[in-house]
Amino acid sequence: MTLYQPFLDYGIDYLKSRLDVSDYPIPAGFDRKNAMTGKGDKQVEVLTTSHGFQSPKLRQIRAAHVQGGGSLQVLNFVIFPHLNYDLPFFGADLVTLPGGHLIAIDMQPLFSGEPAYQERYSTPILPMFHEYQAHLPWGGDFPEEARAFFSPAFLWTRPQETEAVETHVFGAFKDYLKAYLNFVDRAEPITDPQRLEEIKQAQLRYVRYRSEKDPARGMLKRFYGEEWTEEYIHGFLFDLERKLPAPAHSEVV
Ligand code: DBV
Repeated sequence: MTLYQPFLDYGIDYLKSRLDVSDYPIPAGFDRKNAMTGKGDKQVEVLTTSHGFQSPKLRQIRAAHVQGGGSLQVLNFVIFPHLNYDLPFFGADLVTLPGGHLIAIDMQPLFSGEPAYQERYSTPILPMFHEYQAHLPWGGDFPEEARAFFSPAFLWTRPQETEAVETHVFGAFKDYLKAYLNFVDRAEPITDPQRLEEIKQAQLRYVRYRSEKDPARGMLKRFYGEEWTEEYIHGFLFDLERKLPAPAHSEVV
């Protein structure tokens, strides 16, 4: 059992227990990929598996799980709501590299500059955030340009001990997911055309940022090559632009 397998199993089981979930298509060749890395007797297999689901309110629930031995484990788990809801994204980036653990868990806002939005989707989870932050101190520097995509409840930490990942981080992952599904339960479809357009633009901003700056790009390219990696990023991990209907002729300027 690898470090993040219990997170993945719990996440999928829990989503299935609360939502009407169906499979989300994973493009051919991307559900499972392996490669050898390292030299000589330090050679290890690096296996990346993909997992995708959807529900009536959630356009894509997807995970990438990278398993390459004790010092290379990654689970990137993101939920993208349908574009007629103003729900935030659920995002978890759980990373273990030779340098240590790096953990990011958040409900990433569509509209970080709107106080009413923050009041609705961040304020209710702040008590939970502060509880976890007592055990999982702030992880230090992160890209300034990413700030707009994080909420005030952004849990960002670099635990020294693997045990902290197995206990506190796992607890946070479960609680954030539970709180997220409570928001999903209560979400009502948006019908105002102007707001719908703002949501679409905010979702596009987010996936463009994440796909351009994907911190895993270097690692994935090393293992699986450039062509596979770019197609994985744009065709599965951050696929919104590919999934949007082509604009009608009259809209093209
Ligand atoms: N990150 C992803 C995907 C991954 C992934 C799809 C498939 O978005 C893994 C895997 N994240 C991953 C890896 C690293 C990080 C780091 C392998 C380590 C990179 C390295 O050190 O070589 C949050 N993730 C990070 C970092 C941050 C995040 C801030 C530190 C790297 C840096 O400083 O650039 N998660 C990341 C992020 C958002 C998020 C920026 C949203 C905007 O949800």
